[in-house]
Amino acid sequence: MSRTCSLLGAAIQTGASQPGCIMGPAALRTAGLAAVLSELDWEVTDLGDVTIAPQEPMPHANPAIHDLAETCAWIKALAPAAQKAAAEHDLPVFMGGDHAMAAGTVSGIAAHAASLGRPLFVLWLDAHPDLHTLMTTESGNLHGTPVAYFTGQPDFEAYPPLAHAVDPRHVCMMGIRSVDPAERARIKEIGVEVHDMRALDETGVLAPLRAFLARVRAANGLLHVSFDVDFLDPQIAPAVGTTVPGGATFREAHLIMEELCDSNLVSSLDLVELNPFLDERGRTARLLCDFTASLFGRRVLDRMTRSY
Ligand code: EXY
Ligand code: MN
Ligand code: MN
Ligand code: MN
Repeated sequence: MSRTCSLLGAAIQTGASQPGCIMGPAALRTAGLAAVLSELDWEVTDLGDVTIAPQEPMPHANPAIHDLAETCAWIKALAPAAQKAAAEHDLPVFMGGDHAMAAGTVSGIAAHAASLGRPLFVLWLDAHPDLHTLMTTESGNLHGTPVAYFTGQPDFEAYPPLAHAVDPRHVCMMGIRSVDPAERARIKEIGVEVHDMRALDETGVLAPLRAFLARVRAANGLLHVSFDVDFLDPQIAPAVGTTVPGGATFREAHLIMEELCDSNLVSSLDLVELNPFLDERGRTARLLCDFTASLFGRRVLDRMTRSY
């Protein structure tokens, strides 16, 4: 019997500094994401896009913050939609949209995990830890805040109340190479597992990934993967507003996707920060489809799968 997957779009772009992510879900659909997954024998349902109504401005003590009301509305709309998608499909894919989307999707998935009595683990593939609170963000770009929010850090009174926080020790970050001072302090304080690019250069991606997957398996956890386009090196993935040099290569990212597939542990996926306005003839959108296909089972040759 085929496994089921759903596609849910969230054309949020107010968390970023520049427009363009609004076109992300459309670009992923245009690149043929649904067909790619169907060909891999998944039963694919496109649930369409979550939308929000126009918002009145919401002031905040931190004057740098912009579009707070929109972000709150997205979180409020996305959390129950993500929870429902996870309850009804084996592997929902959330198509962003900027990374503020994950404040909604991960909090919704956390509620789903709690309803099953299972812990939620998060693999965060990103150049950035996105660990700002509403009081520490200096750019005011709220795509820099989702991990702080869904791990239950303080100063999020303005965001929708968080019913189920993710244990920060259940979050594993890979690809990190741009960290602000407040985020650096928080990483130390809360015990999130971080593999920056220096560490990945030293160890490769497989050893830390396998160790994390073994933890997920031992805890009978759900695993949410949040894939920010800027995890990748900008030379292979130019369609993102927050490029940082020295990102993951095609081979590193591809190996991560294949290993995630073999683990059979992934239960939900974010594809975020794709800004098609910055793309070159759709190459980044196509690349994301290819990586997603590898996570969903496309392989070069059959081989024994690994058990952890
Ligand atoms: N730390 C920077 C800021 O807070 O503005 C950059 C945040 C970028 C967040 C993105 C997409 O991962
Ligand atoms: Mn991010
Ligand atoms: Mn990023
Ligand atoms: Mn635990």
